[in-house]
Amino acid sequence: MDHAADAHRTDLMTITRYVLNEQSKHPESRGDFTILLSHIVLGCKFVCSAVNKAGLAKLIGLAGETNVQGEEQKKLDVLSNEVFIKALVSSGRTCILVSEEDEEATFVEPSKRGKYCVVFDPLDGSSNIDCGVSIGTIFGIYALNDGDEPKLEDVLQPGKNMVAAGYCMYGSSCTLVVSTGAGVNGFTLDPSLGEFILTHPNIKIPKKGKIYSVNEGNATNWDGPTAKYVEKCKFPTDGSPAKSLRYIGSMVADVHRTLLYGGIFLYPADKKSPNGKLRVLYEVFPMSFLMEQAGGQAFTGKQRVRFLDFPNINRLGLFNRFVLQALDLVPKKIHDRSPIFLGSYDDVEEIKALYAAEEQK
Ligand code: AHM
Ligand code: MG
Repeated sequence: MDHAADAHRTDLMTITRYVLNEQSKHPESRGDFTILLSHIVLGCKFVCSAVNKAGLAKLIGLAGETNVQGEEQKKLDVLSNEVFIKALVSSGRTCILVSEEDEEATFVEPSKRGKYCVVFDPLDGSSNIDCGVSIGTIFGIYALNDGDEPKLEDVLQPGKNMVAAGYCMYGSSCTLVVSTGAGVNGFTLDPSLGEFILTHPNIKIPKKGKIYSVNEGNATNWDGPTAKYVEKCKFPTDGSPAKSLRYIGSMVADVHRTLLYGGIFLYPADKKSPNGKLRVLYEVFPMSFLMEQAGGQAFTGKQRVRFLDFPNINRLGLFNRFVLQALDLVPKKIHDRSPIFLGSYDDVEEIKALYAAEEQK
């Protein structure tokens, strides 16, 4: 959809209109999710505005500094966290909030509670703030059954139980990419309207890509399959062209490019960080959810052992190994980390095969 060429159209698909359309497909729906999403959208607009003004408003730099008026300055990621916590609590539709910025989960007070649990990184890639590189907000949403008393286990669930996930990228444009489990759609903020407009309907990731994205500075500490995979990207032995390397170091921007152009993004385990760097609940899960919904896949680099249950036979030794798809992972703690390989279906298949071959040795 060419939004620029549609300046005179009067039937733009705004995100609110899109969500209301979706809601009308579920007659039992009471609009709670629509209200929750509109509060997330508000948080994204607020943070977008703060990011755009960061240099002028002196929001960059360390928290704890004071400005000329003697007021305490807030780091952008601290400010973004406050914005989202307030927006989510005031929606009246949330019960548990998990933020990268807060050590403990926030349990919303009973009078303001709803049935949704939101896990989020309010401003990911914050090391890039001071040099103007794209950064973003990442979120995932779980739903409780009506009337359930919220408990921490409600957010320690596999990613496949999420009801929605998305990210907002604050870059050359402000782009919100969302999935409610029925495909992936991208919306771009029209600053003149203050509305997100559907610009990327039904995003599908190419089946195979030409780009790999990884912090190669960690190569000396990689395990065998990761090292072999990256070697294959650079020096393919099957006659295919070498892949290009693109790495921004800002997950939202790297994943956004991967989603649109195809290829693979990896943050693997290494000797120093056996669980990688990225956080399961609010980085790995939402991005894996979007990738799967767009036709790609996401893999943890790990295998899962499943014992085969044959009565009267000694179970020991009777098992199969399965690769652990990222969305099957069950986090034990809210800030758990996991290695992650995500992107085009065929590219992720290749790295899965290398890990499976390693297991056979
Ligand atoms: P952050 O949550 O502290 O901002 O760190 C997460 C970021 C991701 O955006 C990015 O993919 C990764 O860290 C980059 O890490 P590295 O600098 O080790 O390559
Ligand atoms: Mg982060």
